[in-house]
Amino acid sequence: MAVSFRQITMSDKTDGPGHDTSLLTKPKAKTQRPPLYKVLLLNDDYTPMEFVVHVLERFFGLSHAQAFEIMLTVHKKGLAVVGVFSFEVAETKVAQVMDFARRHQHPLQCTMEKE
Ligand code: TYC
Repeated sequence: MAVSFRQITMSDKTDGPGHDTSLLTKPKAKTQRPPLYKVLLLNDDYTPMEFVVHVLERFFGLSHAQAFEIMLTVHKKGLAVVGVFSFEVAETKVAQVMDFARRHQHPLQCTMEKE
């Protein structure tokens, strides 16, 4: 009787008869998450508190209570992170806040940094 063999290869993953594990093994992670950016609001002595609260509600979708809390943190500590976003979204938020503040002649500063 003729019996033929072939070499065992990587595609023959098995842990016993009828237990082909080749489709169950975890694939090596090849994807990378895109970097995230913190958007920061800076304190100053002139921008009215209510204006800052309004900015946080309008551009960051915060409730009045959340906005007031973050505004107070900035006022007391000098700055606070108001959100974490992709580069493009962070850039847009910073531009919107800076433009809105400039149009209302307030010196409010908003910046972003890589997380
Ligand atoms: N310090 C400001 C004031 O006393 C209020 C303020 C809060 C300004 C937060 C900027 O990002 C800011 N009117």
